[in-house]
Amino acid sequence: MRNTLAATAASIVAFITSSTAMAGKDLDAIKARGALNCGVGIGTAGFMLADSQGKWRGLSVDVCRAVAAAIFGDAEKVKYAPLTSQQRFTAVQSGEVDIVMGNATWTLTRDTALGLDFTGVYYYDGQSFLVPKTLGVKSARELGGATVCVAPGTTTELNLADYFRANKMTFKPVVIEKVDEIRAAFFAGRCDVYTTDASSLAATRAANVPPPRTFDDFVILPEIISKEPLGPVVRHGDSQFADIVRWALYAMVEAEEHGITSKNVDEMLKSDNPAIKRILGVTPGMGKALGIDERWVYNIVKQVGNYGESFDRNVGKDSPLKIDRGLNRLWSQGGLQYSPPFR
Ligand SMILES: N[C@@H](CCC(=O)N[C@@H](CS)C(=O)NCC(=O)O)C(=O)O
Repeated sequence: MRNTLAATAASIVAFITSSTAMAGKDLDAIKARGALNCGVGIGTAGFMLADSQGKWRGLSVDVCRAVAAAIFGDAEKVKYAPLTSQQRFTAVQSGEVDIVMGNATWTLTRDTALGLDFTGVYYYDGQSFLVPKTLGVKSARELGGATVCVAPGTTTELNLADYFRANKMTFKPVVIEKVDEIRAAFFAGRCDVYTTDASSLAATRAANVPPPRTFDDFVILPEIISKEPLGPVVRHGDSQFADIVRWALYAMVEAEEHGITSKNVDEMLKSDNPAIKRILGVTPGMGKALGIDERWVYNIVKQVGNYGESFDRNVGKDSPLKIDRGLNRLWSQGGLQYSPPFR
């Protein structure tokens, strides 16, 4: 009995010690380095694109900026690493980057067998097809026998095979790793169709059509053939860091729900509303629970904006992409963006 108790006590101590050692390991490294290493794509307008000064912008980039604002109080403390779809998960597994914001779809096997954690959904997407109008196709069901440009190591590749098989059609894949080379191949006519997430097709159509052809020479077919919930990816093992990433994204959504914007956040610090006081750290507690500064949400909203501001500026109505909020509306407006309570 005594031995069993002693053994139980020892294993509890071992568990606590090991879980404490695990907690904060990656976070400690990030703090010591003074910057968050953020893996992004090669370049997709509205989501992740370096401008002429080399400054990365986009909805996906904004999540890394929010995490840096939460940890350092400074959204600029991010180093970006452009990665292809093939490279992105290895880069986070090996520690080359702390987080991947490469429009990665949350799937069961990626979340488990790859040793990764998805910490939310910053964009509810789905796979579609981009074709030149000259192809004369109005529906994906007419694509039998087509050559299809697709990136390797993606859910896109798998859904493509499923979709054609389910609809008893054949296709010829043209598999190319780098997104800029896929676009070049598609625009050069090496494939009839380009398939990827509809968001990325909208970006390609808005920003990458080589003149003299324009936006209007291409169409995105109406079928959405899959669910592509795009989320931040971290590696297993540091729950504290994963929690910060998860709640930094929720903070952007929660701020939108409460009408807190980058423009009014200073005013909002004086609000009497108890929920707003908790969110902005005027009533302390949320920061302490995450092990970061109580001003973390203030810093995110002031420097990055709330979710709706980031969406509108980068991919929505105030951007060249003009993507409808659709599923990415707040839950209170009929969409799926929903933050658990800040309390
Ligand atoms: N969401 C899909 C596909 C995402 C993906 O990586 N697509 C690539 C190739 S089409 C892309 O859009 N990359 C953006 C970039 O490199 O800028 C997945 O997670 O497998």
